Amino acid sequence: MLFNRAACLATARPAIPAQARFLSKFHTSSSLMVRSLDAQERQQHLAPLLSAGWSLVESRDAIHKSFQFKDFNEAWGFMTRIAIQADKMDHHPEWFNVYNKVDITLSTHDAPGLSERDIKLAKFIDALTK
Ligand code: H2B
Repeated sequence: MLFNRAACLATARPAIPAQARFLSKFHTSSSLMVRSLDAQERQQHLAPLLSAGWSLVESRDAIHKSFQFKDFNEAWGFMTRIAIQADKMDHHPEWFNVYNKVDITLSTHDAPGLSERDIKLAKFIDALTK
């Protein structure tokens, strides 16, 4: 039997929904998922976080905040709540813990730089300490 490779590849290709085909003309797959904050969004969403104790990291587009708790148990509880939310969001913090201290850096590798996901996660983290 003759094996027509081109025809086989064409039929084996998964169907792409019309909307995705349309969007793919304008976006790469990663930018479709997440993009960096623009100047207006920085002003609107980043400024309040900077007033709430977050600071811009010098060497890269990221924000950082240090937290201190009564003991390791409280620090770990805080980290556990963040971990569950981070995994739901598919957006993970960079962090460092020693006993009752937790240092958190937020940035979006896929953007790259700060995105609305960092804003959302930072707000979630701050709400835990209120
Ligand atoms: N976390 C952060 N902080 N930035 C990302 O770009 C990111 C992430 N991307 N968690 C996700 C996972 C990506 O690597 C997976 C494949 O969805």
